[in-house]
Amino acid sequence: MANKKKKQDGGDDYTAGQIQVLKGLEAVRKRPGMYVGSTSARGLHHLVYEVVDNSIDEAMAGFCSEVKVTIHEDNSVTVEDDGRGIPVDIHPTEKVPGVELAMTTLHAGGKFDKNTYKVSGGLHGVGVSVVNALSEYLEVWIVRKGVRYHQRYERGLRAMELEELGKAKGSGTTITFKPDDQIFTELVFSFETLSNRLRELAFLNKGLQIVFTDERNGKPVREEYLFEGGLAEYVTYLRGPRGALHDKVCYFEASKPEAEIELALQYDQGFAENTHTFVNNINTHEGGSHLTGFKAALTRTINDYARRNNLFKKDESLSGDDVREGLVCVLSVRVMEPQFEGQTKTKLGNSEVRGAVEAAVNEHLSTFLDENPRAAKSIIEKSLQAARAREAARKARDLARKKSALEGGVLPGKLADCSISDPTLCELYLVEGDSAGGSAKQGRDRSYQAILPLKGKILNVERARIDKVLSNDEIRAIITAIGAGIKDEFELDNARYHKVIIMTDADVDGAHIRTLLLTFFFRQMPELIEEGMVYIAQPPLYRVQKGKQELYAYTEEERNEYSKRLGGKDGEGKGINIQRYKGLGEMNPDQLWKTTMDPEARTILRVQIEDAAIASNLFDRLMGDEVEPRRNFIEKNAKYVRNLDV
Ligand code: 0RA
Repeated sequence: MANKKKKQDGGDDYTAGQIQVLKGLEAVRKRPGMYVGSTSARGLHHLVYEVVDNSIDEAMAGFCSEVKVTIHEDNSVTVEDDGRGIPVDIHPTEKVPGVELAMTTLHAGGKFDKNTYKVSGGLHGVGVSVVNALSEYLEVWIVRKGVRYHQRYERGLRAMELEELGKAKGSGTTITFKPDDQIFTELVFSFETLSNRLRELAFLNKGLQIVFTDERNGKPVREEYLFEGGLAEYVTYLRGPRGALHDKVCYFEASKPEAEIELALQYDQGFAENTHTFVNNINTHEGGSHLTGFKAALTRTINDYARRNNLFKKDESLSGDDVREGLVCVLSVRVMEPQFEGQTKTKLGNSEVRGAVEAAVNEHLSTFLDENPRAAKSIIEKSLQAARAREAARKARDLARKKSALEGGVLPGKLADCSISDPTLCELYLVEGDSAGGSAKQGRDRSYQAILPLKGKILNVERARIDKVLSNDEIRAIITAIGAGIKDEFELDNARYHKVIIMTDADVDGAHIRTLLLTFFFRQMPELIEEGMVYIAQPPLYRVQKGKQELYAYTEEERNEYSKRLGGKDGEGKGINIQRYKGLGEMNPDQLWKTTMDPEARTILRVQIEDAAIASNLFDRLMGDEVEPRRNFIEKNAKYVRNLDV
């Protein structure tokens, strides 16, 4: 095969075009990161997105209704669509079939410009030739005008001429590729990652059927995504188990010269905002002009409606924050030449889109409110409550600030503070219960470890409004102990500790309290998590003791191993004592220090939020009534850091 290829590429037909091909693909293989972002998992998955994007383009142009994505046993991937099929006719100047041009020329997409909304920024839209260049092999089958065609490439170079395979019905394109192990450091596709993206694409392209099959692991797993309701269904999905404030989802599509706009929104009974925006199917995590236009229109339309319908008392009005409490919203726009800006190139820069979105939302949202007066009333009532709560909270904060200025910043009475004042060395333990708090106070190193015992369950900040959050004693104690404020007024420089360690019992209640605390930090002090300053303590589950020897076990296996080591069998006997700790309170101060607080011996988990958007979503789902997602979150987001300080 290699010989044949050489002859083919080095023979008489080694035209100027072919030299271009070699140069282009060489550039891709030399600097793959420039084209797919990275050579790790991210870049690997990007290959699939790139191929799928082409099929989606075909769907957006109205010629394709189904895309099938399959991961095979050997981690090759097939993407099949029922579109028109990539053109196969010979290009007039390049003298090769259209498909070959597409597979071997960078940005060949432009050559067949279908005048749809092609992505030009970000990492998408680099073209299928990049996938070809970075694949050990790529095969393409095309059905067009009653004939089936096939061609194979290896590492970007054609391994054969396009061949005709005979007659066939219908039309479409099938591409199978295997990522090149000479290029990628990670070769195993993640089912989760791909299924999430494909589901998202199905929501964003209503009526398009996406079938995802994973043939690995013996038994194939098959999922189908098809949402006739588009973004309206997406909003229902995002709302999850949280109750809706009104039944009907506000949904519209609008076509303007500057952009095609699709929007769905609904309010839930919570207080968090949950808005997601997309441009040409790409998640614009950093927002941009479309989001700005939406927010302006939402605030204005709701205020106008309330005023027109006499729902305000005199001089009442709603701020942007007020009208976004409990909002679940997805905004998707399609723009001809998107300008992506921002750190991660996920912020839309096109200023003309702002006005287009603003006008469309003004128009359609006011129609929705007019046609659904009961929903409108609920939304305005909820927003007014938010406004009143915000005002009450502001007054409470002002008062607290004045008070602390007068009293010189009083720390909570329950706090056993540390003696040194350098925050980078100081740790704050948030301890479940007074008795464990007592042990921790006695067992700690008081020079740099502070203890704040918390009584029972703290408030669920996700379900409570800001004024209530601030009037909760436990929460107020945490805020004043840390000393950096909350939300917009949070000042990391004022934090009195650079480690905040959550120490709860190893049972369901403990897990719940831990989740509530994490939610609180995520919503009120996200910087603290982002800076890696929030930790979870890991108290042992067992104490295995014989005579003067004692060992602490964190798992059942460890317990068994230790009891063997001390001369016992799997359990007690031969003078071996096993104590199972049901709670922190059962440990004496010395034991608590040795196992959970001594930096030389302890294990603490650093809480990480890899992607604030995903985490926020997780937190929303977490706050439902199911225990499982909560547990998964804690496992996923608390990365294992053993003996961090050693
Ligand atoms: C350019 C022109 C035409 C189809 C396509 C590209 C096309 C590309 C891909 C990639 C994956 N699936 C695809 N399906 C279609 C159509 C030209 C015509 O028939 O008029």
